[in-house]
Amino acid sequence: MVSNCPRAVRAQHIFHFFISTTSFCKDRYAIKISTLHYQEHSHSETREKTICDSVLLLFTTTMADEVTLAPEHFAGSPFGVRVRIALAEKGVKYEYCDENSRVDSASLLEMNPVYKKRPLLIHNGKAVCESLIIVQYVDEAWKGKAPLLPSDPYQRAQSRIWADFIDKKVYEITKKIWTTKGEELEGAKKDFIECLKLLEGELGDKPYYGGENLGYVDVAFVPFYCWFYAYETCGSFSIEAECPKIIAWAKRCMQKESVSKSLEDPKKVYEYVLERRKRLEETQMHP
Ligand SMILES: N[C@@H](CCC(=O)N[C@@H](CS)C(=O)NCC(=O)O)C(=O)O
Repeated sequence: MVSNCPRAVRAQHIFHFFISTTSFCKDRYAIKISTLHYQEHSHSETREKTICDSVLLLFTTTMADEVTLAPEHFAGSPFGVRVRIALAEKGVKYEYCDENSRVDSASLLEMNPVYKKRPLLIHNGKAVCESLIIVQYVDEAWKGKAPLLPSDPYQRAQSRIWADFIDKKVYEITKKIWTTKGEELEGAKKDFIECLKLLEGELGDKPYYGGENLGYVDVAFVPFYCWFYAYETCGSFSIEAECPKIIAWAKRCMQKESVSKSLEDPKKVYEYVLERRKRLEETQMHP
């Protein structure tokens, strides 16, 4: 018990109020909490002052948690959608970085000198790039709520392998569905269905890739769902007829606000695809 010193009692009240109202702080501030417990055994005035200071520090650090997302130009891009879902799952509040004012394009690219790509997550002034790495970062930085990666090392590795498969193989194939024609398009459709069948196998009877809850692989994969309409329209085929379990899983994910609010309207994705295709054809005709 903390002694009766009013300052310490008040600090304790603030601290407990803070813990109960801030969903993610429990794990994040575990060290500070244990420091407080250690200090609770002391009755000296100095120690009580330290408790108050710890509470104030706790407040200051959390209040200073500044999260900014520099998204791609197109809101339906699967990469940015992944980050939005992860942040929503964790309940992290963030701002969009306005290129014209706070962070211009040049400094954005300076923050990602390797790939020079968005999305970028800027957390307390530090930039993290690559959507899958950002999702892992978000999972680690806000550990307390909605864990995305499993805790078991083997299961974690498996999740990363599937996310990598989606990123490298599935993404490349889907691009071919709306950028090619004839034989190449037919080949891409076949390859895509094969990938989806593999992903159906991995899902098995689980509601989500993460098991009972949305996990890392779900976050990596579900942003492609709002592109399905464009793939089907460009390729004249039905994904549901070939892979009904994938569609059932995607609809289940869409029942979550973190997902439904992050995904773009499929019709807008299709318009974007048509626009991009037109520009591609123009550059092919007039290189
Ligand atoms: N592997 C990256 C891909 C991101 C990507 O391709 N971003 C594109 C937009 S969709 C980009 O930033 N292009 C350059 C630019 O917009 O300036 C990731 O997962 O984040």
